[in-house]
Amino acid sequence: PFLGSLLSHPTFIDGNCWTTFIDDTPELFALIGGQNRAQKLLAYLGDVAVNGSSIKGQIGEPKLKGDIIKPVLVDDVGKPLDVSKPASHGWKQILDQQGPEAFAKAIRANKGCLIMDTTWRDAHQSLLATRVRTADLLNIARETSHAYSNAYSLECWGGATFDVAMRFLYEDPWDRLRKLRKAVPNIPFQMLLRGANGVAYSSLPDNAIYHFCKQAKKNGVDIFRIFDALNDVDQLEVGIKAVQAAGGVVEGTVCYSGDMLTPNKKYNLEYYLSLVDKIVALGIHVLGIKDMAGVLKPQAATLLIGSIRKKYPDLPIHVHTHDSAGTGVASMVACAQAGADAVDAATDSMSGMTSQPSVGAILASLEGTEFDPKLNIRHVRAIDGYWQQLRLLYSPFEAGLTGPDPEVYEHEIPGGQLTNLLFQASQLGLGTQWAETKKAYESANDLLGDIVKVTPTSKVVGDLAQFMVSNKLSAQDVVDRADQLDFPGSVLEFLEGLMGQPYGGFPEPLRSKALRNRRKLDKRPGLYLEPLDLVKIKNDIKEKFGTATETDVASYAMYPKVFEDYRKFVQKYGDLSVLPTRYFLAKPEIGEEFHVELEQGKVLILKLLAIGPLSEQTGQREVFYEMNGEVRQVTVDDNK
Ligand code: 3PY
Ligand code: ZN
Repeated sequence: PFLGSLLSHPTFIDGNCWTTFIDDTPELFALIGGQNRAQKLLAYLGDVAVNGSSIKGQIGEPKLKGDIIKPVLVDDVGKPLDVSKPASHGWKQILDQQGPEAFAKAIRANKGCLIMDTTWRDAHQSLLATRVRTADLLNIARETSHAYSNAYSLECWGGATFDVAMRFLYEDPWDRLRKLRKAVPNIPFQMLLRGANGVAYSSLPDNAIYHFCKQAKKNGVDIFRIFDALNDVDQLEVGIKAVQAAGGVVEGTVCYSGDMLTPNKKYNLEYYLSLVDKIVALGIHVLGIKDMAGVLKPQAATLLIGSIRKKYPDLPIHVHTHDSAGTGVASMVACAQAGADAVDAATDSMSGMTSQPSVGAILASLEGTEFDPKLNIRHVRAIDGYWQQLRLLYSPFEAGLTGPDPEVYEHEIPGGQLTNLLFQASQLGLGTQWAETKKAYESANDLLGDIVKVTPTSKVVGDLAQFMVSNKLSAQDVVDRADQLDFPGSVLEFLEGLMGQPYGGFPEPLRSKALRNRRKLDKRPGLYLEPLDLVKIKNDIKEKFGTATETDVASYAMYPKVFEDYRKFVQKYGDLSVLPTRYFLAKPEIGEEFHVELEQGKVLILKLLAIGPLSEQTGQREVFYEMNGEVRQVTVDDNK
């Protein structure tokens, strides 16, 4: 069967060269050794049956117990739409046929304000600890290609999804990208790139960033939102040039911080306009405004977007926000009215609070106006019917947010981090210390010089805040004892200059006192880093794990250890991305039947029959499964 699928594969028939064939179609090569996949899968299922899920951050079992009911999209006369194939038309066709410049022109010329849907990336990063799996995205992908066919883009990749996929979901992020791309050929795909940090937490050698962007473009990313966590233009430039070289749409991005409506603020209108000038000069297609904490109030939005629009009438502007304070819809409406070409929203049941504002609310607010995003509201609602169920399936990763947090205007914690910190505080039983953590975050930010806070600098401020809370240190204590304190690693990396240069400089004397003998970089860190030997990396991976693709090299370059651990996990348990989420996270009921499609046409029908008693001698249990009618048994260490 392997040779059969190989010979009938379209790429093979097209006569493409063999070596790139292996790189481009790793899914076929994954079939090698397929015989023992079923046994590996049983090893995982047996482990979950005995020990429960070991997915980090999971508390309890999914609330959703039944099957997911797929929505039916109907046309204007109530006839079901044919979604057996993806939609074939959207902004992606303009981009593919005419290129990024023409795409940008067409976006600017478009009358309404378009929507980027963030459900597949930032929304679940901000609400569900980035835990949504590929299978659940794929399951709704074709319907989404129809419902969102006029969307500016779908944000589906990058940010934290890259490492979380490997680290906690045991999935290959590139595999996700390729599969989604096939299912959605008509809507541009967007990713979040942390400038010279790629999708990692500090700077990488430039060649790693170029290599990464080339692979991302080749495997399906169209639009790259490129930001730097300190708005350091030298750091941004690396990402921008890498995306230019890869042929992607460059969305050069300004991170919005503070409150520009308050007089004497560090980040004021002049600051932003001069930053925009510098970013535009680097050669971008679209300007991104990234309000990662959700502190862009409607009046500030009007002023900021209006001023940029006046200065740059032809530049497409795309705005991102979080709804932490509850003003997201109002702010996005203000942006549309002030001249933004696209704004970000998430499907209703994955929206609000630390996520993006609700797409339904934005559509309702702009309906019938000249800014109407022109999405089919009924179809968009139907898609949300799916996400309502998904939210229950992923209930073990809810952070327990109960409402908006207007205090965000003070602490300025980015959406994803706010959920994370709250989750950590409640897990440690520090619920009562939550207010204290938020206050400490504010003080930590002041100590560091009121920096722009987004990954990775938000982690620096968060780490310092937690350090202050757990060591009971006031801001004055930190200043006074900076030459003796054992600061968190991220704080030292920031002070050293490994995340770039902050606007207004580093805080002194704190920097010198804390760094002691460590160096102080005054230029971008990439200038000091040796290029990675990508050929050697590929050979090493091949030697260790048998196969290595260019995208494996890119994963390794970003996260060497995470990548290796992921590959070791796959060697042990196989590719678990095919396992339905309910059984990935929790054991089935005894006698409950479920299906796993290992590969197209190869379906396993599984039933948990019994979990045997604990053997006192070995500390193990036998788990009995029925698999395609035969009883199979696995021996599992009981770790409880
Ligand atoms: C990320 O870098 O992952 C972010 O979402 C920043 O907002
Ligand atoms: Zn965001």
